[in-house]
Amino acid sequence: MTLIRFVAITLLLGVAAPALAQTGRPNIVFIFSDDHAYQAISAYGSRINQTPNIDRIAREGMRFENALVTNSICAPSRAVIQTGKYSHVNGLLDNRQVFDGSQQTFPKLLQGAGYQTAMVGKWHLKSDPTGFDYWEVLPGQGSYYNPDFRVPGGQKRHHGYVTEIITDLSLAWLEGRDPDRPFLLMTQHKAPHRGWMSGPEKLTLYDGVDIPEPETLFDDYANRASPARLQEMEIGRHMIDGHDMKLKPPAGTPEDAPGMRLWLAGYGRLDEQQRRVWDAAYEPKNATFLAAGLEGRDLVRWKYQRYIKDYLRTIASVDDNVGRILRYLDATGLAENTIVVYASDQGFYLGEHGWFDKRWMYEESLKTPLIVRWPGVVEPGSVNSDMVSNLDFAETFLDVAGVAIPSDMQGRSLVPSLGGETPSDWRTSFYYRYYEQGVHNVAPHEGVRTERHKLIHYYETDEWELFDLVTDPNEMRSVYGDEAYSETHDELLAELERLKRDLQVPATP
Ligand code: SGN
Ligand code: CA
Repeated sequence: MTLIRFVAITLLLGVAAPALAQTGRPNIVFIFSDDHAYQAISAYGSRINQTPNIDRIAREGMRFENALVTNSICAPSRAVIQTGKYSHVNGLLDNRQVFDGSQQTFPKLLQGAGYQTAMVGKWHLKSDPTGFDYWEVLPGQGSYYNPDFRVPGGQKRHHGYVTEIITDLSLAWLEGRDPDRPFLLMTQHKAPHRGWMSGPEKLTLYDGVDIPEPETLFDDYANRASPARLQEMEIGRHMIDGHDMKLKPPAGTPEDAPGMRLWLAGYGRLDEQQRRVWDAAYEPKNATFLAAGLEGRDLVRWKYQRYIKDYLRTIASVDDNVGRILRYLDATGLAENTIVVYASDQGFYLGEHGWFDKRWMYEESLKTPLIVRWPGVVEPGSVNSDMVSNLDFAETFLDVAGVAIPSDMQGRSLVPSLGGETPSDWRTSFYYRYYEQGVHNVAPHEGVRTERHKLIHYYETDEWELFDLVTDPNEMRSVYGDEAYSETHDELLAELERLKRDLQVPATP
């Protein structure tokens, strides 16, 4: 806090003290992954894996327990982060639309204030990145192995594993930057996105280990509105044998057979040597599975194990590569004046409700991990439970840099909270809206969450759900229509309407 005030005053007076390069405006390293559930970070109490490097950021910084996304899907989350505005304001409602990069974004504002800016890895906003001195991004979802990257005016291919390559490019940029100016580095991983292809050294990690199952793996979707039942994101019913389960399609399967396009886009990219390593890891496990002839719940259990181990293997590489960046910051002396943020674009289902994927306003996908280290400002090992959001990131980064926050941004700076002093008028309710229609068949919905309750409206079928997160933390029983909750219901409905007015949300269809 004191540091911020000092920087603000220094900038105001136009004093270009040479010491500022060292002690002045902080650098920002934003490490962002795709679909990394907080349930798979040991600092968040994971029961299923260890993430020592991400945990280090939490141990030396602040962990946010209630970081909520406004729209739980990839491209929209990224557009919210770039702009500090809800989807209905920044114009990107779903994964299919193209981001209007001519609008105001926080990297542009930082660039204008003298920051060096870089964006490496998964971008997913279709249009070219704007506001970055350097960018090298995956086309669309990108590939785990031997990925292509979009660069200004073209495309190039790098050989190897995507998480390592994104880190190599990030470190190379840091090494070559102007040491006299502050920087923003956005390192955005593809992992642990679906496809879940492990790095070559992680292919047999967790072999022979049973990963605990979530309590709600066999949810029957009773006591909720119809969308929970009608989705297409169940581990049991919607995972694909090749692509998801890593069961090799029989030799001679035509290229246009179901699932083959995805299989070829993944396994098909491996070179001969990578393929040998891959086959040596999977073939024995697959032979055991095929011989067992599993059915029913046993088959779902096997699928869960295959899914979760592959998912966690990709995270093990993310964690190693977070460690590489932290060590670089230590070795160069940058750590002291650099804010390190670890976050994901949204949460994810790790078998809860029988699911994979995200999209819902239910807790696992509404919440995303957020951990921030800021030496001298953040109390090491601190935990914040305020309702914060990806809507607040842009405002926070501008505030950190002493840049005025434009009044049309809709979030708030987390700088006071990082200093341990959350403003007394911090939000106590949060508006959510998911728009996409299609893949995984999650019905569009909107709603409001307070500390204890959640009201959800599936507006296309006019169905509602109300959850009490204290008595029903797993959201297994909607109490919508229950007399005992009628007052709560009325309050939540009024709050939803108020938020929509304040945020200028267009009327729902
Ligand atoms: C792909 C995945 C989906 C996933 C979307 C969006 N299918 O279509 O499971 O929900 O991406 O993900 S896959 O079989 O091609 O892997 S997002 O993170 O980009 O929003
Ligand atoms: Ca995502």
